[in-house]
Amino acid sequence: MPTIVCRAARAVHRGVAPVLAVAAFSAAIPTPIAAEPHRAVSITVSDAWARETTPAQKVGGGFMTIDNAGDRPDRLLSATAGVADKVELHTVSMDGGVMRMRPVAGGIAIPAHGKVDLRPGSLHIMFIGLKAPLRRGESVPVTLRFARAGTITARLAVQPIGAMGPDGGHHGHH
Ligand SMILES: [Cu+2]
Repeated sequence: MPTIVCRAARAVHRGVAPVLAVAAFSAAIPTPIAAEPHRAVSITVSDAWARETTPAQKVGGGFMTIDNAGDRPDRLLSATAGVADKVELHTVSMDGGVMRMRPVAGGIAIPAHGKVDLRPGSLHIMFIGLKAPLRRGESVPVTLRFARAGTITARLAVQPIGAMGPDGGHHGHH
């Protein structure tokens, strides 16, 4: 696939004009290019967690860090999870002193060579219509769909109610 070759080449030959890089790389060592198409997928998810919910609670929040090691921006378009009827990508804004959540139009942009933190009070994943409470110690699989990287499944570690970070602490893990 020409696009994959091009992206793999750029990752190896940063700063070299793309067309020249592809030509040189293909002529010299064609096999490694075909063997490593996954190098073009540069999204990694870390510190994925969710908050424990009470039995009465039908919504829950999911948080994580999404890194993009690639040379092109990517975009988290949507998410699904077996634990909830629906999963939305939300942002938070203050409206007259009231914290409000709303779906992010067009998904969440992940800049090239950058990262985005989904955390309480900011961007997050919203579980709507929980089928069962999220219990601490559990691991909740969530399927994330990216514009370039495709589908990635993250496992969110459930932390106690009131947790502010993936380790259950109140100041994150740094
Ligand atoms: Cu929300």
